[in-house]
Amino acid sequence: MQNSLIKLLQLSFRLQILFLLFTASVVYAGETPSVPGTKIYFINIKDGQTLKSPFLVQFGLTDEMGIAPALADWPDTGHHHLIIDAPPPNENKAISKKQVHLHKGQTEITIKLPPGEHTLQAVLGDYSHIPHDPPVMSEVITVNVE
Ligand SMILES: [Cu+2]
Repeated sequence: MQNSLIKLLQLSFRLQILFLLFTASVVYAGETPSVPGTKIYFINIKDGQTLKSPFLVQFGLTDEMGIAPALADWPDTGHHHLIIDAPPPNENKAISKKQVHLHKGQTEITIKLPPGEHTLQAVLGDYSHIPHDPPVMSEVITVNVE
């Protein structure tokens, strides 16, 4: 009798842990929804392109969503980020301050990079710099800087 009570308590404890893990993951997931079909891309730079530093990077965003400055929690908006020489950002975390945030709502920026191969990726982030759900990210492209 006591044994089964202990087993029941253990089960209930495990369920609580599972519940906590689940709710925690929901709380920390990117909470801002994106509009289905939204695409982000580089307007003026293509994969494999050779560039002279400094160079201009122009961001394109399809009509489903719009641009807002960081901290402006407006529906269906975000601001551009340029990820340089780094893997795609964690979908549930604020994009690192080491990456380029176009936090005023700009759609282009001039970048200086040392000569050599570099990877670039455009990522839309919400008012708190977290990718949307599902994330709006471009392909990672490689450029050759002269
Ligand atoms: Cu940002």
